[in-house]
Amino acid sequence: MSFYVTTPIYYVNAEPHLGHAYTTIAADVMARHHRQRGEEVFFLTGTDEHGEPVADAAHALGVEPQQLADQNAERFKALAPLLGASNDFFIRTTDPQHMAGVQEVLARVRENGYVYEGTYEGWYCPRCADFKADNEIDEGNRCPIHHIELTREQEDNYFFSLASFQERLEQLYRERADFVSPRTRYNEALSFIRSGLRDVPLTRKRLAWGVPVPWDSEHVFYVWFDALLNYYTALGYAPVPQGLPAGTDLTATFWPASYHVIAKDILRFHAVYWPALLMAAELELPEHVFVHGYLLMEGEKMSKSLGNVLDPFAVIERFGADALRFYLLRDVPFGQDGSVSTASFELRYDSELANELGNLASRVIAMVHRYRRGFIPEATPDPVLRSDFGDLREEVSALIDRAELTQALDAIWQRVRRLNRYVEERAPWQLAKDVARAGELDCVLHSLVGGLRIVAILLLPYLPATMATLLGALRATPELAGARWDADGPPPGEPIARIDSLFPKTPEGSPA
Ligand code: ME8
Repeated sequence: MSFYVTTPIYYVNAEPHLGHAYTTIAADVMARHHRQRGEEVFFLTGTDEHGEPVADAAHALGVEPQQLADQNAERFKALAPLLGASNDFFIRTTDPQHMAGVQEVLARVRENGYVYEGTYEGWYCPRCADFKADNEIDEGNRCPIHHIELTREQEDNYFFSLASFQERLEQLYRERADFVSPRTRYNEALSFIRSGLRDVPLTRKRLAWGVPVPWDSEHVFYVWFDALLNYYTALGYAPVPQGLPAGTDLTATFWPASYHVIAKDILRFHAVYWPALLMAAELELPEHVFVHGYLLMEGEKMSKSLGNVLDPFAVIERFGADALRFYLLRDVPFGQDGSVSTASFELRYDSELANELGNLASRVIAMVHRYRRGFIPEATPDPVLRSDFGDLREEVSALIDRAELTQALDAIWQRVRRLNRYVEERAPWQLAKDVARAGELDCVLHSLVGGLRIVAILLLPYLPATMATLLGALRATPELAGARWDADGPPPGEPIARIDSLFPKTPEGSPA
């Protein structure tokens, strides 16, 4: 089994912000979950460095585009490990191997008869690097995303004959109801297709900052074709991930992608242009495109060009990467828009991470030490918990297979709460007072450690640092196989370890 997940490649016209962090975290949860299943996984992220958005930003700063790209690509690259992201490669579209790959694929598209010369005239947003259709223009000829005035552009271009894929795209959507999800995004993409596709520019003549068109040195490729192809070209030159035999052909192993994770701003490119381009190049189509919503600050999409940006570097410094990962996937239903704020961060941190999960872990470990000298007692797991934990692993896997990351997290969290209730119901401190009830206490402690082990394994993709600490303390393995209700307990002989508080509270009650 192989699993290939990607994030969009982010523009280097400014620094990374929380919106970028969000997609990277989500894709990382999927990658880590599939690795836990023992699958071969490739997780790709990177930066989109060509085109007008970057050339214009560099111009405004009085630097060369390459210089701006180098500087900001470093910041995006540095963000990934700070987020706890386990990406297998970081692609930059200025990589010479990527550029050669783009030229090769697009020359093939031309040989296959899908490229012709023409003149384009239309309304253009330089921030989106996108020509707008008539129904995508806001009042006053403005971009609906960036609110800036659109420019009227007329250009001699090479065109990609998107319209010739009308029928095949409709067929794709008919045959594969899960090609794009959630359903609202599927409907949106399909209605765009049904409204009638028009051919789109494949190259730009006026712009120098891009991948040169091999058959006409006056042109560079339109940045979106260069960018989309990263998902394919990366596999041609990325290093082989650990655990796979040296010399593995990554394209043969991982193409086509299992999931492209994106936000709705770039739906049309991924749900319409991308499959058409792959058809034109005779390459296999991805299995799924998952479209999440926007993180909103004060009701507006967070975006560098709007200037209402929450800095993920600052957030991580204050709350830690695990807390950020948890908050974003817990508070904003994955697939929908949602507001984020420092106040709701702190609430989730205190009430859920510190009180519900952190305290549960501390209490269980402390009781095993107090009543059983740190050794997990031999016992049969309490059947009372069976219905709550029996199918949890399967339930979570099925949800993550559909990229329903918030629902999967909620399913796990209900069990965290169940374990807390179980502690209260069984009151081990009462059982410990009565030697005749030692067997009962063994069963309760054994079941609590077992339940905690299961939730920690399932939470590991969401909370990789803290759950690795907890699993280490419980002497449990991180593989999903161990998250079975009837799995063997930890190896006897070694006591479970005491650990520091997983989610410490500050004296004021808010994390510092
Ligand atoms: O569009 N909420 O790059 P980009 C949620 N280079 N997600 C957000 C977000 C927000 N407020 N803001 C950004 C590009 N994102 C192109 C992509 S792919 C072949 C080329 C995330 O830097 C989200 O994933 O504008 C969105 O789709 C992406 O960043 C846009 O990043």
